Amino acid sequence: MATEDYKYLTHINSPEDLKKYKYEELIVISNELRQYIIDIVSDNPGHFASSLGVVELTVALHYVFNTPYDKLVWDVGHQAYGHKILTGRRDNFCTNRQLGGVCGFPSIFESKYDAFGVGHSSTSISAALGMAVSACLRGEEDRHVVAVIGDGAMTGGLAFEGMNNAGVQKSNLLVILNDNNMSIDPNVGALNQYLLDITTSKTYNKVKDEVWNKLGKIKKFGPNTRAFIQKIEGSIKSLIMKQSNLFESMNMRYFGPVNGHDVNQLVTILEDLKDIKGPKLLHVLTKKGKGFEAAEKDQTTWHAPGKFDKQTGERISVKSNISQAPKFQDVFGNTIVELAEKNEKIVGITPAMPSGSSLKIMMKAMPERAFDVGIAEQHAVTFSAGLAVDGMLPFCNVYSTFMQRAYDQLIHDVALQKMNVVFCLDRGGLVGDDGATHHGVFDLAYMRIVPNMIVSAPMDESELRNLMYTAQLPDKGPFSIRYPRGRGVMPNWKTEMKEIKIGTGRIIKEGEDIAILSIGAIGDLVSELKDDFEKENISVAHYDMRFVKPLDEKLLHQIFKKFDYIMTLEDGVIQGGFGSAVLEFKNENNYTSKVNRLGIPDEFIEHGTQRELYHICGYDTEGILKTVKEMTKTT
Ligand SMILES: Cc1ncc(C[n+]2csc(CCOP(=O)(O)OP(=O)(O)O)c2C)c(N)n1
Repeated sequence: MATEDYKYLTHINSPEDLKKYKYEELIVISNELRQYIIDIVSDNPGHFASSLGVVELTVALHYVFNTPYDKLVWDVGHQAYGHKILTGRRDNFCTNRQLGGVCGFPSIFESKYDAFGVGHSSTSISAALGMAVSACLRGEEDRHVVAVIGDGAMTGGLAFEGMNNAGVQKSNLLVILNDNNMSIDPNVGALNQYLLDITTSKTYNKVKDEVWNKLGKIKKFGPNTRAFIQKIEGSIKSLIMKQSNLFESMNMRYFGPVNGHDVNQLVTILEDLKDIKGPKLLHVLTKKGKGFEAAEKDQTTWHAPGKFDKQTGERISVKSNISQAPKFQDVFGNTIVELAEKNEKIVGITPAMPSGSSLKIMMKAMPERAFDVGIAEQHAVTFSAGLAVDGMLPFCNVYSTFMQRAYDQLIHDVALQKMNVVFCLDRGGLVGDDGATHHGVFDLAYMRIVPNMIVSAPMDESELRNLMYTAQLPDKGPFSIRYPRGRGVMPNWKTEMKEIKIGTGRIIKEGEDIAILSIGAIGDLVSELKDDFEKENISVAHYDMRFVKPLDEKLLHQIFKKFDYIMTLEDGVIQGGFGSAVLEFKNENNYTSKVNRLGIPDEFIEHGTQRELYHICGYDTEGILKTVKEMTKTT
């Protein structure tokens, strides 16, 4: 649709503008909002199906509540595109996820309407409760706080910690459970089954309908509202006697389930709920991908589909210039199956990322030995420890950024007890357009300070296979293998696997003037620079160190004895990371060579393409060449 065709949307620059329209017009406004998301995201890719599913809810929330005075907290935030468009970011939305553009997730630095920064899941209830309690303490009794959380995010333990606390607070917290029966992949676990049961139970729905019919009349009762609510509560309570309700038993008044695509009904209900004090939960049923056929049919693919043709629903694959090499994740997925066929102790675990991590390959090949445990990183790690203590060999695959959630489990349950757990840390390094919340840049640093932990990072797919093979050999203890998002460099990746001696690096290229010590796949940038180094007449040696811990001290002694100039390169934070480990080695052994560390400075890096962000951090090919030239110039 051309911009001028958005009869309403072009005039909505804030929720105030939205509120000027009639209740009946909200349907057209919702349709326009949905179309706008389709128009923009088809051309400038990002998350998709989740935002389409909450279009009506978004319109209703901003219509009813007085944002930003009332606080609206989105969980994960990947579904907040409609919210961004309605809150003054419509025209900029075409820059979504681009360098310097709109952030793909709510950010308190971007807008006063983004009440809380997100990206990681299951934080909304705790954060919203904090705001609600704060409002109470300041005497702002008229302030409403709303958390919108998906059924996937609700599987995270933190959400339950928040509810557990909310149930004993008197603050006006409204939790909206956006139930589309999907996470990125189909939602899993007993809670999912419970939500399905509650939605489909006939007895339940009969009583619920009666309750809602009464609730719908509240407005007409004017001053008697309170008495009426008590009556309704009576009905709900009797309902609970019949079918014990999880949320009610946590002291949260439960309402619903209601149709999340009927914007008018949503407005009525939300208006009514505003009058009900205390913590409450509204269960809203939506369809992920609503209004775009291809997305409704294949919700996992359309969670974040890349570019697509908005007329035909065909996805447009961006041609990669790096050959036909597979993604690291697919090499992981295929290799774990290969290993598990021979080693019957191996099991695979993913917290809600079977597609993203490619563990789904194992889930298909050997369903009884591969587990999607829901968005539950802490559980994933301790569950792995439990499996390991009883003799299994878990490969626990967690995105580097999400592993931050499970740090204590990693230390207390795995490392301290020397468990044979293999951590495959996916999306290590700068991930690009998902931005600051998703960059996997801390793991090398946070892993290397944990006793007993082997910390490794393969430079290519064959090395990933070798490390996975090595990690499953007997009694290796806690073993972490980190690799980046996306494609590797080896079209023929299916190499024969061999053991790598723990704590050994390898030489990639001999040289005389300077040594570059890299860790992980970022080392490939050094290989790309081969001709440039030659042109500059600088003889550069390149070592792929493979292990951050234990370091290859034998190799390091050789390097420090030979080179006056040493550069370390890592796709991770400089402080405390691989380069720091090399510096510590230098100091402890009284070497005098000059060491420059390239990596991520002590700040959060925003969104952009991976290459743009490498550039900003000074370790793209240009930055590496510049540092090499500067260091060797002084000779
Ligand atoms: C701690 C954490 N683990 C994993 C993810 C990856 N992730 C992003 S969205 C998502 C699914 C969320 O499902 P749901 O809350 O139901 O929202 P929907 O997309 O269905 O609207 C997952 C697993 C994350 N953001 N945070």
